[in-house]
Amino acid sequence: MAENGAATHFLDMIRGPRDVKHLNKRQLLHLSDEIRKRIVDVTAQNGGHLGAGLGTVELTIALHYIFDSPLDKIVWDTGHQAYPHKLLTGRNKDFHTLRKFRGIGPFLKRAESEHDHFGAGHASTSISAALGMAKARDIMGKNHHVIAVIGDGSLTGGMAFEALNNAGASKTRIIVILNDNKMSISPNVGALSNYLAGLVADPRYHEKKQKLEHLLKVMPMVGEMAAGAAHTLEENLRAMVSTGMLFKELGFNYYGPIDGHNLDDLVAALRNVRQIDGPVLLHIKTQKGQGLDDPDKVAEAYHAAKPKGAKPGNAEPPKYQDVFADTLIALAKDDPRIVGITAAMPSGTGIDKFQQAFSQRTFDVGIAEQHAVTFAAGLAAEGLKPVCAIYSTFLQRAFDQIIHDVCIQNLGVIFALDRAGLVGEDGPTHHGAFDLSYLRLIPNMTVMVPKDEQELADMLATAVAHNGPIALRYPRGSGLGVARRKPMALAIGKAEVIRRGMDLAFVGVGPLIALAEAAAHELKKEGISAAVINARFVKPLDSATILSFADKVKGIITLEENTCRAGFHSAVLELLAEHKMLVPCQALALPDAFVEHGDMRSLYHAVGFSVGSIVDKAREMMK
Ligand SMILES: Cc1ncc(C[n+]2csc(CCOP(=O)(O)OP(=O)(O)O)c2C)c(N)n1
Repeated sequence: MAENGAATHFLDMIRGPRDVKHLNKRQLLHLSDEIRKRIVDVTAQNGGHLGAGLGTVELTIALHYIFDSPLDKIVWDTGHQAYPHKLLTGRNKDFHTLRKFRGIGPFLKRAESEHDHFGAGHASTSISAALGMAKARDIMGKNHHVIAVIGDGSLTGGMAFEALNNAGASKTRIIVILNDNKMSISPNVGALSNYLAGLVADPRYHEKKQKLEHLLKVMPMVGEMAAGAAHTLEENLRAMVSTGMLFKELGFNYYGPIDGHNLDDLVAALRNVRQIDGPVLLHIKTQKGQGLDDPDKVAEAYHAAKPKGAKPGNAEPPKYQDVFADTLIALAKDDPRIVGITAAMPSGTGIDKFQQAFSQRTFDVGIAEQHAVTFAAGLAAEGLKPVCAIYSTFLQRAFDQIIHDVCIQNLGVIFALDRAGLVGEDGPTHHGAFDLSYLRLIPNMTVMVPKDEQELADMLATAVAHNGPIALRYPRGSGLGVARRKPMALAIGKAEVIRRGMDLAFVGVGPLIALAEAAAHELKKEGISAAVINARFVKPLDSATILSFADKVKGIITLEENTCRAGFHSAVLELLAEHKMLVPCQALALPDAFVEHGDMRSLYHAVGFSVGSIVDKAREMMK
């Protein structure tokens, strides 16, 4: 029996996708219940993406029933809906370790299973990857199927359209399954979302659907269908194409929408689209959180569940995202130029709060970070103060837009990068490990890192007062619980000297400064006098302050929750080299490697972020 849960009879018998094929319809329905139960049980303990996976249970069963993974390739977009896939591909036994350090990963990972054909975590990549795999198949003279499964939210990302455009014209044999639940994390937005809703409302669709449902009822689910019945089914499915003109115009055969919780419909439709030689889009309708008492009400709340034992929010210091939102609202009351932008993450970024206060000044552009940035540039070009609130990891997508559309034109766009640094259980695709590196190399850009929640508020005020591109990056979770006051704009490029010292200097940014202060305190007991400098600005650096300490001390230790390459440490090294200063300078930073998923404690331990390891580093340096 699987650990951590009640008996899951059929699920326990599944060692891999082949075993799914031996079950009859009644058993498959039992299996779907068991998968749901397992996901609910494990995410109640470990947290995780509950809603999306509950919506893809039947689809996953049908896919593994009809196709032959690992020969056939199934590419799940984003990977947050793939828990049922994990359970059916040999990971049920270890599923209780989901999201835990060294346990089953949060998304998809090629190294985790031969059935994870393409790694994921960020949205909108599946069709591109699947098209590449299908082309590789054709070039290598192979014959298997390649299937991309993409949600309606992820379809709002530009890259998905780039892939549809390319795939439709290429005539490559590829199956795209559009999993349409009307939700992104929040309700889906945009014209495409309206279009998809319109397809379901179309009366022609309902007429065809009824005929199709009748046909499916009289057809056996297991075993090959009679050729005549298959033909009639295909005719009916084809007739539905008239309702999916957009996809048809893009060169796809469009089928659907069909009920994505009806195994019979799914199996029949997949069998059918498997026969098509060319790009096919199968549109299925599902419900996020299917199987929960009231999935509609909880859809957004259940996108992701928190791990058991997570402390209730109000006992903690305020979250950085809330301080960001509250400060932005306060600033926007006095400054009508301020507008807020989110790329499908209103609740995660705090932009939902801003929207409640200023609905006309808030834009949710969909999962479209590149567009968000250039859209912000347009707003700024006309004199507004756009605040682009995008997680550090997702802003990676918009690197060229930041350079080409914002910074070359020196436009006053404010980048608020939440989830900067390690994020814990969401792992390497979601750690905000690179932003200091990718932002500081861009001319005209100012880059700030608050050491605590008050400084975040001050930096937001600084950003609003600044003319030009400016970014502030802050971590996931709660602040340090420092005393709060009204935000004040800071002097650009000016560091804060927190503690003076003659032997060595800690120069850093972000909440690691608190660790440096504690380390300096410890070192004092051993007679080592350490200065602590909160640089605040990664760009422009406070060269004068840093050089003045470099001149006196025997060593410098830089601190940043960013990769050790090309970030704050590199900035300090460049400064020292430019001034021919030969003082030793070491980094406390993230390694030049992708940090795995896990609880923050384990991750901090693994990367050496602790007072003890800072003290050790300092002692070593003083030897
Ligand atoms: C580039 C990028 N931006 C934002 C996210 C955060 N995110 C994770 S899932 C999700 C919603 C996806 O919606 P959809 O594709 O419809 O899948 P559903 O959750 O509805 O099944 C978002 C915005 C992401 N993973 N990648």
